[in-house]
Amino acid sequence: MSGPLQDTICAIATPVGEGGIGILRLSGEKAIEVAAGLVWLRSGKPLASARSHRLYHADILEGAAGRSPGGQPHPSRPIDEGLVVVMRAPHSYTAENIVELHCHGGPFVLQAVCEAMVRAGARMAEPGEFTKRAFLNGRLDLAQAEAVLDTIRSKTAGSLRLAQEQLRGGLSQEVNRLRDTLIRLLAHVEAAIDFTEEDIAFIQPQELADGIQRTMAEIARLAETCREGRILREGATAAIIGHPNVGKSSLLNALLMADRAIVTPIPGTTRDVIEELVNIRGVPVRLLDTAGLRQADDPVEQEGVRRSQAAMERAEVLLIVLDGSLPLSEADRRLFARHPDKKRLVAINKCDLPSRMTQSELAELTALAGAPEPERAETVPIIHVSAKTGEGLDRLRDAIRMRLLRVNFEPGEAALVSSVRHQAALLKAKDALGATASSVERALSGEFVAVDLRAAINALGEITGAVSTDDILDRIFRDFCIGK
Ligand SMILES: Nc1nc2c(ncn2[C@@H]2O[C@H](COP(=O)(O)OP(=O)(O)OP(=O)(O)O)[C@@H](O)[C@H]2O)c(=O)[nH]1
Ligand SMILES: [Mg+2]
Repeated sequence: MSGPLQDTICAIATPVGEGGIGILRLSGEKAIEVAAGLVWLRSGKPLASARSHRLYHADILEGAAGRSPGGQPHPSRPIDEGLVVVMRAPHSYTAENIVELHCHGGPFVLQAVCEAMVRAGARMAEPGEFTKRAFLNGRLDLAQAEAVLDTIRSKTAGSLRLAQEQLRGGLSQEVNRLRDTLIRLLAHVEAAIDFTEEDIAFIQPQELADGIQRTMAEIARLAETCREGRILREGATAAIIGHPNVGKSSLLNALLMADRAIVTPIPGTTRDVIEELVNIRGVPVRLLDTAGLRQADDPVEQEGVRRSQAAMERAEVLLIVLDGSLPLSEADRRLFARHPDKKRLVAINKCDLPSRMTQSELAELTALAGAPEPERAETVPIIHVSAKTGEGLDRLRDAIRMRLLRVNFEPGEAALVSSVRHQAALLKAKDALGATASSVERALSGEFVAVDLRAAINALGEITGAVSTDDILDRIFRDFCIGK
């Protein structure tokens, strides 16, 4: 995707649509010269004389502005008036010369200015090209560049804090520290290869083995934070499931605090899966309201039930809803047999009505829910709620968060991995270290040890971009918006 770094690139940096202000940016060595072709300072002074990081009132013109031989300005037709700021290299986002124009925020006017920029010699930027330049010019490392996108996309305070921690270099520091340790070990191993004749022991095998084991454990710990990191960054999907009329749609509406899904006393109301993003105690959760599960005769309802099943497959969390104003049914019991591998919660709804569940049924439910799930010794929380009065909803929110994150988990307290790319690189480094450890243990020659050690170092380098390929860069930056 990338064009040559010498080009001056331009883009509209604000979203499409009408707004008070719309911003365009130009970046490149010649950005100020290009901008001078369409920006006419009201002070009459040339743009090249503008001080860095100062706003100037200016007219933005269709074409080349100039002065008559008598010194009188003869600007071409104005497109708009606005403010212009010059940010000289290297003190700018891209570390190149940047000119930003703040115009009126209409799609047509911004497009017209953008076209004038191209006429003046700029090229339209590709998605993420400004940030890519910041990376290529050494202003940001790759993990920090990715954090720019995470910041733009963050949906909760937690995901924003995580992105900001990464943007400030929290994760990069941790990765660089581990990488430096391995580079030091490699230096010892390589020295031992080079000076093997002299019979000097540069590092004792035990010391080398210990160093590798320690780093491997730290890499594994960091890779494990990916589960929580991803939940904060990308959110989790929770399907609300249960029989018709138990109050699934009512619960969705209550958690959303909006009248989103149709609620009626008629069983079989919901057909399509309804998906909404809601912030639950700082975690972005995609809630899926589904059609009530039952043997339906109506083909439309049958399709709804099929979609409910697909939603269950897709979700990481199942919120099983029961109607507490009815006795526990056989069908209710069978609900617990579904997807025991998923994280489950039970909401006994309609607790504003007299309970028809007997103590023994409740005890049975507790036993059913408490049956240890395979590979997980957690119990399934049971919460009494009323979608109608709002009772118990706070406890339900707490329980959903607890199903997703560790207790007392606070984002931003330690370096966290939130992207699959980073996790994959960490696991690759860990595997390479495993191979290194086994070579050391088998007392293989230094060359063998060095090859795997270098692979581990390179894998860690992929996270920060110390080691990168065009392919990796293209994959990362194509997700960005144009103008960032
Ligand atoms: N008293 C009381 N009634 C409720 C409560 N929650 C839902 N209801 C009522 O139960 C009926 C069914 O509610 P829905 O939310 O449509 O139930 P559903 O599970 O989505 O039903 P289907 O879409 O048909 O599967 C409606 O008449 C609601 O007003 C509650 O907490 N208390
Ligand atoms: Mg419904």
